[in-house]
Amino acid sequence: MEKYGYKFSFGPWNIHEGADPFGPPVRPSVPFAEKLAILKDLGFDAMQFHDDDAVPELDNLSAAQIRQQAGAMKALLDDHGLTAEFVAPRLWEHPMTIDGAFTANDPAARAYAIDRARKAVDIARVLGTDLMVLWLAREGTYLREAKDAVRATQQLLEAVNALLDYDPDLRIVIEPKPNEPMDLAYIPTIGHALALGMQSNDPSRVGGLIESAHAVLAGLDPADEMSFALALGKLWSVHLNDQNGLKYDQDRSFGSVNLRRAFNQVRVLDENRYWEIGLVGLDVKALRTQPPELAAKHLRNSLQMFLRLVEVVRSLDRQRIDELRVARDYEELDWLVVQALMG
Ligand code: 3MF
Ligand code: MG
Repeated sequence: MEKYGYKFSFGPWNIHEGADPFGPPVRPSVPFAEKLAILKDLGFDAMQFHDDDAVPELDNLSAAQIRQQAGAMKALLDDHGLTAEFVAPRLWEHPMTIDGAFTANDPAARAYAIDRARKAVDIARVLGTDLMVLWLAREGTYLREAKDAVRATQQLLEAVNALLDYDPDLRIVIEPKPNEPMDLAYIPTIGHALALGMQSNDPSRVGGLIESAHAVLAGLDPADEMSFALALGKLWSVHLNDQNGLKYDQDRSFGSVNLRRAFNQVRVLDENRYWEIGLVGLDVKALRTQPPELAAKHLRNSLQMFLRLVEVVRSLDRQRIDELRVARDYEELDWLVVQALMG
């Protein structure tokens, strides 16, 4: 398979049981080893990890036990010729994070969050990646008056600094999302994420991860969000997927809802040689209706869609596009793009 120099990843949560807020699981859990085999078979190169995807129940383990279990995971990855793209602390399920993690009103909860994130750094080190993703799931409010938003922003900065100080080799990527599970999140866009990073103790080690659906939920175009981060040299990871309008986070297969929006994401990535910068991460979920044996096609479709769109992008007549820009004939440019997408 020609991959044009790109490397691809997904997370174990992208092969899931199909539960939603209104219904139970509809598919059995797939054992981790089987997920690795699917990853490999479909042509992916790396796995994304939450801390407890790599080391289950880590809250109940000593530092030595965590290191040992992370070591076993690293050996498993090595056996398959795979790597870990990043580790993300799961700061949204534990009872201590009900009111937020780094921005909880209770100082004990905030201390738990920092401690848990430090454990995730330890795991990343053993897995051989310097990248930590912070998806700030519960850092926001249901009720504006419940928190001091100024103080909360400072607390997020303090948390980023604490992690940068903890490991001098760590790079942090903040994954913005405007809502869900919170009504409103403190870091809704890449602008917010990068502004925070620029204020940190070491701005050179803080970047961003853009998820297509999260940008759409913020009413923004994912390709423009990516472009902003690329312009600042800060797009270090992506979560490609798709999203039909402003509703719950759908994690649909990449390009399955809005082909042109997907094309433009691939276009800005490819025009900026993203294959030299980061991995093409997916964050997609199979439709709840898929039977167990058919519940990995969303991963195949998304990776293949990316590669097909690279071909489309590279087949465009650049000189013609430049001429149309000069002539300000954007209707003709529109037609050129639509023709390319229709094949
Ligand atoms: C939620 C997400 C998250 C993050 C993941 C890794 C569960 O909308 O996108 O997926 O991507 O936590 O950072
Ligand atoms: Mg994501």
